[in-house]
Amino acid sequence: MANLKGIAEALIEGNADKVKELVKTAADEGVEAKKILDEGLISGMEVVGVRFKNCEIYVPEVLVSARAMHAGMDILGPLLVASGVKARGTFVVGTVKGDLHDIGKNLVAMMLKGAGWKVIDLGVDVDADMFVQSALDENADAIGLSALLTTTMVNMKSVIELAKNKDCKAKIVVGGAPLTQNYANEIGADGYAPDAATAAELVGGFA
Ligand code: B1M
Repeated sequence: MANLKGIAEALIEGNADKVKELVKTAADEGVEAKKILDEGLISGMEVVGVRFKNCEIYVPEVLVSARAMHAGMDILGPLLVASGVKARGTFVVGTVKGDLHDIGKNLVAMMLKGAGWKVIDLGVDVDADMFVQSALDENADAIGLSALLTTTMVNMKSVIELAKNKDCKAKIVVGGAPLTQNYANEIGADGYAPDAATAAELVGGFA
């Protein structure tokens, strides 16, 4: 019998094989793909996000849960497309020009995927033009900029300026270890998040 709570629990434990098996069973039994996503995978990932935010778990556990989420999505993704379920919104994310740190950015991307967003991950060392063009092409609701270096965080401002110049409507959220709310205000960002779970909450408000 479909066990959506079990899917959430297996995802929290980071048990990718079990997530895959339970998602497949639920799908084979005819449970709606969106219900499996919302009450299984996303419900589990929300718990992971809260625990991570409260420092009850750390990066390795989150990455293991992310892998389990991907395992579930491998099965669910095609079913969601077939059933015409729309993403909650589109989020373009990357690490700014000159910066190669991507672990935090990957966590943000994973949390947003877990929250049902279409995520366009541009990777690392992304220039302003690439961020803005991608957001325009994808009609994105939000852009996420990550920076880990004091020397690269300054490149966020040029993305924000270019987005304004090109009349790009996507909201811009910034984050990364050297960032602060004050700095985000100073460069005209729409939001600042100190961690990936907060980023997902913040971006969720822009759908
Ligand atoms: Co780098 N590095 N690194 N490094 N590195 C730091 C950042 C540093 C603080 C280390 C130190 O000196 N103590 C320092 C920066 C100093 C500064 O600018 N003030 C530093 C330096 C100097 C450098 C190099 C210049 C070293 C050199 O070559 N001389 C070089 C630069 C390369 C470049 O980017 N051009 C460099 C290289 C590297 C590696 C390649 C070896 C590797 C990166 C591997 C990778 O990412 N794939 C690396 C690593 C691993 C680190 C440390 C050790 C760990 C960073 C990390 O992944 N943390 C780091 C020291 C440290 O932080 N303890 C350091 C875990 C991750 C989960 O946290 O990314 O902060 P973080 O993400 C957090 C939040 O910041 C937030 O959410 C996450 C938590 O939920 N967040 C967002 C991040 N992005 C967000 C976006 C949002 C919202 C929230 O919205 C869009």
